[in-house]
Amino acid sequence: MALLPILVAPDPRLKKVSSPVGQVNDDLRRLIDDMFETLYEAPGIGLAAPQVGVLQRVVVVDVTPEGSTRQPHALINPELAWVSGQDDSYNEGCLSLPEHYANVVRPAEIRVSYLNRDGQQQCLEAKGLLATCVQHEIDHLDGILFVDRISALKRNMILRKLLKAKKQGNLATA
Ligand code: GNR
Ligand code: NI
Repeated sequence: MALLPILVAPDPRLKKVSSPVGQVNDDLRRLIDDMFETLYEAPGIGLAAPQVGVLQRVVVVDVTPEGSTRQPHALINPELAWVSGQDDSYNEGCLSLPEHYANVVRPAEIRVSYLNRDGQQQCLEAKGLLATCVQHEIDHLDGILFVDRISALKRNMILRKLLKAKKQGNLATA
């Protein structure tokens, strides 16, 4: 197991579209284990492979509060199979946009199909924070950050501050 460095915006790797996973093998399972370790240590509720510099369609999610029984989900090649007509708004954060938050509107309920860590096709129905988090993670696989879903004014304010912090060496970069 290993902790992986998390990329902070602006970073060109966070803007790339990730490639589908071809084969679910031990190397991929090792990446997933390292991503969970990194997620719990951060701590966060979700992590996408491009955030650790791996441009493959893999995400890990666990929205259970610290202290309660863990409910880890590893989603390989996740695809939204259905989204509700009703929307929800959450004050979102992102480990690649540290210390910045904004309200983001997304479908309230989703169905997502994916491969699990055994390579089996699965379907997950989600609402609430889990639905929001899974959509936020799939966005990362398409090179989209939550700031791309808010006003240009707020987006540029956040990205300017992160760039400045990076230049001053205030943020850990990978
Ligand atoms: O830890 C995280 N919290 C969070 C809160 C609201 C909506 C989405 C998230 S995901 C984020 C971790 C992260 O950056 N995942 O990509
Ligand atoms: Ni994120």
